[in-house]
Amino acid sequence: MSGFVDECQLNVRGGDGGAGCVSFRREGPEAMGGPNGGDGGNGGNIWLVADHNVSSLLAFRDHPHRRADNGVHGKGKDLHGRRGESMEITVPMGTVVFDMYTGDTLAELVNHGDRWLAAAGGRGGRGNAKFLSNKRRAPSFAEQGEHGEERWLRLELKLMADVALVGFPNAGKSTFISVVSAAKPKIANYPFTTLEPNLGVVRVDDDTEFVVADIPGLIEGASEGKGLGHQFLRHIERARVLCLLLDLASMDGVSPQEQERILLNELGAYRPELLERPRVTVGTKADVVQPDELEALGWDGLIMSSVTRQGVSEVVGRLAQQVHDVRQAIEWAEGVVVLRPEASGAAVERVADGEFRLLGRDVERVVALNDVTTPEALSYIDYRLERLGVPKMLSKAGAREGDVIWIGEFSFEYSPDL
Ligand SMILES: Nc1nc2c(ncn2[C@@H]2O[C@H](COP(=O)(O)OP(=O)(O)OP(=O)(O)O)[C@@H](O)[C@H]2O)c(=O)[nH]1
Ligand SMILES: [Mg+2]
Repeated sequence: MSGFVDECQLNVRGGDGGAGCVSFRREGPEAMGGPNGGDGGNGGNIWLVADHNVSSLLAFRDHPHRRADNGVHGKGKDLHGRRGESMEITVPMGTVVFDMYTGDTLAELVNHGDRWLAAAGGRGGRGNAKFLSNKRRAPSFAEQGEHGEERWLRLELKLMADVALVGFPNAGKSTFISVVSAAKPKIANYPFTTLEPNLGVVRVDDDTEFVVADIPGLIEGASEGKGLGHQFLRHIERARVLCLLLDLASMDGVSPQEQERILLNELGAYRPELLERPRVTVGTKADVVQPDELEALGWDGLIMSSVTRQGVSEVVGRLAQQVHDVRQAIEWAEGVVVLRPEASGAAVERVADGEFRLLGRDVERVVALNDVTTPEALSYIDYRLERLGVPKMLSKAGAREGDVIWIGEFSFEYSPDL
């Protein structure tokens, strides 16, 4: 059962908006009546939604593309097209979303139900009925639908455990989680039995439960990437409390004090803050060490045995206390953080001598008409650009009479009295 994928790429694309329609009322067999072309429907949005039933990013590994439905085109007789259905993609709690190209953090979906708009559907185009005005009695153009937003995302899952079990390979981490929770990880008497983190819920009483993560064993050099160290340290980073398990009966004869020193060294080398995390340190396999051996080891800390259960409830109690304290102290779950600025409005960019490009959703939308060749469509474009303040921006940017101005595929000649 290998299903733990903690990083993946995802390509999302909102649905395209439907096109607006050009149509006229037929009042008699001959006469052309007023415009009655309906609007296109908006394209569907794509949302990422955190869901506690989802535990990995596995679903995206083989199928990284998600598309929402397109909006339906408008029709005559003022019939508006239906909007495209929105899509909700469920992700595990603790999913962090990055822009794949820039590496910017876009959102963090922490709690069940947190949602983030990953790709907006395109707006539907307006039908010609919407362009009726005193001057324009029979508008012969309509807007095209807008394309849905598209982007490549990188998702990373940080486990949301309360307690991370930290220890050398074979220290008894999986055995411990199997006796305190319903988790049934593989247990064996050799190092690196656990290759993927396991989560278990420890139920202390009706009001108290916490989540423990059994993390694969760390070795010296983990902070430099040894033994998949970085991946596992990343999970440890997200836990509120650390539980260090030190093998009192180490096969290699490494003393518990030495294990503790090495583990703390690796944690600190990875992130110094990890040393500030509350932690509970305990010697494991107490059933196989005699009191005199324990004395010889010089270990006077907590001890437990997952086999005889000696000391287990005390360790669980201490962990529960620490988790409780941390939960009180910090508002861990801040919810959704959205850092993405909306790309709207208008901007001017100089592309060459005598050539400028207008950027931004609003200006691009102005020229997204089904037919930009008719005089009335052109006068509509002038009017809209004026409203967006484009002539002022162009003159500020140094445009002169006769310069070429681009908007998408569309271009026109600049004249200051536009
Ligand atoms: N006698 C005794 N043996 C134990 C105890 N806890 C674990 N063991 C044994 O120690 C060995 C390793 O236990 P695991 O729980 O697989 O250790 P781990 O820390 O998860 O190891 P990795 O997954 O390799 O990092 C197994 O043979 C267990 O049966 C204990 O309390 N007493
Ligand atoms: Mg294990």
